[in-house]
Amino acid sequence: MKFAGYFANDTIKDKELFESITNELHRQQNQIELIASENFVSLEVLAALGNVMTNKYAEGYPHKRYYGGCSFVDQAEELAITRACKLFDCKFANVQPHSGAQANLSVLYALAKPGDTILGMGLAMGGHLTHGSSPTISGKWFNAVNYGVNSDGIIDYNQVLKSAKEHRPSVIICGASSYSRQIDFRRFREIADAVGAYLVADIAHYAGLIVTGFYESPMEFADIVTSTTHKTLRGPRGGIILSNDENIAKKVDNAVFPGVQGGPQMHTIAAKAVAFGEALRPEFKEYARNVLANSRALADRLLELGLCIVSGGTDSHMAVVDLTNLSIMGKIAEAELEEVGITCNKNTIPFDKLPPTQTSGIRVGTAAMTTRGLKAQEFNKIADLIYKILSHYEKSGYESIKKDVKAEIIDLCKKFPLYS
Ligand code: DSN
Repeated sequence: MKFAGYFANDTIKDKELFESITNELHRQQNQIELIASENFVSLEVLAALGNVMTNKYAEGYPHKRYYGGCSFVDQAEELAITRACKLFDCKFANVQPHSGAQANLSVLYALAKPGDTILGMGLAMGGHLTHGSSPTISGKWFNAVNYGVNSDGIIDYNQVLKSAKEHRPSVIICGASSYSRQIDFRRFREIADAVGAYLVADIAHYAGLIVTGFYESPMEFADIVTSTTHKTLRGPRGGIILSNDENIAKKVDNAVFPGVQGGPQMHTIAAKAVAFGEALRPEFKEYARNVLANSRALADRLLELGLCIVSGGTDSHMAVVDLTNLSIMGKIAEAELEEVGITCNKNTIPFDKLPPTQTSGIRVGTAAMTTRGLKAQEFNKIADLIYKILSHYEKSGYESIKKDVKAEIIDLCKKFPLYS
């Protein structure tokens, strides 16, 4: 299969740019990717991303466009919508958001007015920037109130209820960026009902597990569900908005276009359709089962080795590792692990004493390496290697340990090739 030329060196004129792409390909092939929000798309998704639909303007929605010549992109968008609705078991899907952030902004635009109160999980507690964090529109244009987790690392539902009653938000957002446990969507619905708020569930991280039944779906509880398409769902980078209410769906459509976005990226929508089709297949269920088993294996082994995991474990593809007892900050851990070929990200832990630029933790996830075929045995090994690096940092013999670990990582990557 040809990838719009980019894997075929002889067809490339822009050598400088091609070099960065090849280097990135080699990096992905030779590192253990543990960033919880990343994955490796199939060759079919990759090919669909580089298709002629990128040439087409199609403002509007299928059969209601502002441009001529849209019949074939209509087909692609309708396919994406139908597959998304089947996958998530819902009636309406907007597949146009360029990203999760655009999806969330569109939803706030649809449901609230500037100055309204919104209630979302605090960024430092595991929430997402777009759920009311101060540097974003969601934090600047709305009166954003936060909830967090209790000392066990579990969402403090009593605090959510108390804050909701006190601040009377128009929108409550549940969902997170670094929360590994099952979110109690029913409880959130009850809280939203108690104060007459809309409930929005952002399932960006959990989508692939939700569509396969390994994480509870919010579809029956939330007024609107948003997601990215690229994390556990393993599609192209992008966003989607789902709902079961026709009036809400109309508001969402108007909010996405013309409210927040202009022309949809039809090539990305085509690739979303491919990815949704893949996620509907039985193999994807097997994949998601392995993602979860691997995540538990990784977290359990890290716990056995004496590391702390926020909330004590995981119900999803990710875990947040509290490094406090190793006396190494997240920023250093991220850099040291990258040097030996393990990619992860520094992450705040709840009640962190360090700022987000330093952090007391790292976040690890299994979605990407499970795609490459790694199983629990290999994730146990990865936990051992992580521990080896972090526990020997700046101790005698550290440089030689690093060398050995690096060699083991390269071996592991070779055994589970990517796009070979
Ligand atoms: N930045 C993503 C993550 O890493 O979780 C969320 O958008």
